[in-house]
Amino acid sequence: SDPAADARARDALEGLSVGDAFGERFFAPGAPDPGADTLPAAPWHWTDDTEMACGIVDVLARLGRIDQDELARVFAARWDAERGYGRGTRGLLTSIGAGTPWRAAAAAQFGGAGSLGNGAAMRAAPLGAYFGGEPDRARTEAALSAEVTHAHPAGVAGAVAVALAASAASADPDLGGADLLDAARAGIGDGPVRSGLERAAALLGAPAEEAARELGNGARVSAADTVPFALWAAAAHPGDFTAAVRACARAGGDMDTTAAIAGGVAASRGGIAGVPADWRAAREPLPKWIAPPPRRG
Ligand code: 8NA
Ligand code: MG
Ligand code: MG
Ligand code: MG
Repeated sequence: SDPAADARARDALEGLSVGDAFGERFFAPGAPDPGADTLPAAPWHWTDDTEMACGIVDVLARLGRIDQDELARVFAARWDAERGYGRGTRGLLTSIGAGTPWRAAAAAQFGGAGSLGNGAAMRAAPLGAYFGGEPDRARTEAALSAEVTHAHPAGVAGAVAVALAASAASADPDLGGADLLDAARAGIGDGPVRSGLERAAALLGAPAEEAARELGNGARVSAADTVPFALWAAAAHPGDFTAAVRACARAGGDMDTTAAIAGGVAASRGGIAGVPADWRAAREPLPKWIAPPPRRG
């Protein structure tokens, strides 16, 4: 594996998991007003978004690429009913764990349509950071990582868009808002994720509530309803991790997942230095099973 790439992926994972755990906290009864400048009480528990992203970082750390059979094995071995997985993904991972080949299981989801949920996108930022500045590689590997669970083209497109944004952000920390959205859009075909990203570019000066109203806030848990807004949040707050994830919490909807995507892309851009220490300390520790980072040098 490549130690510098691995370090970029782990920074993105920090941003992703802090965003996930922060956003999830606003579903709790008695959560603070997401418009206020306060932090929810610790600990912040991470969810499926983080657990599956850890699976991707683990496979990349050990193999340097996405081996789909190995990724499916890790997803199925590590999934935990307590972490709030999507309805379809719960059944899928149980079935893979029981011996169904992942490709058949993923193809059978939702009456044979495949999943267009946001679950492949929610875990894709660390992969994009790993392949920082290599958009073609980021696109290919992101699609491989998505197909293990999401056979519908929109589910795959969401993951590719997030990975391309993270790859571009990690290669150029000064990348401006519209350029970040362009990078995300460049590698995906026509469809609802692409058209959402086009509308997102026109909303870069708008308040988060308006962007969420126009683009969706993830309430339908689909990639198309989630990725354009989450990438808008990262693009509209360049260099400002906390503003990006707070915008996701203010928008409501699938807050853990929009904040995981925005936080992962924000940390791909600025590295871990942009994620405040008190936010990182509030998030519960990441699972111990993830492969240790390779030695540098
Ligand atoms: P998924 O594959 O179950 O898809 C998520 C949802 O999208 C499904 O439950 C369906 O409602 C819908 N969906 C997907 N494909 C189709 C289709 N072809 N036709 C009609 N509807 C479809 O799971 P996933 O891994 O994509 O989901 C990730 C999400 O689940 C994340 O938000 C994650 O945090 C978790 N989650 C979401 C919620 C929520 O309701 N906001 C709650 C708990 C957990
Ligand atoms: Mg979640
Ligand atoms: Mg488990
Ligand atoms: Mg979610």
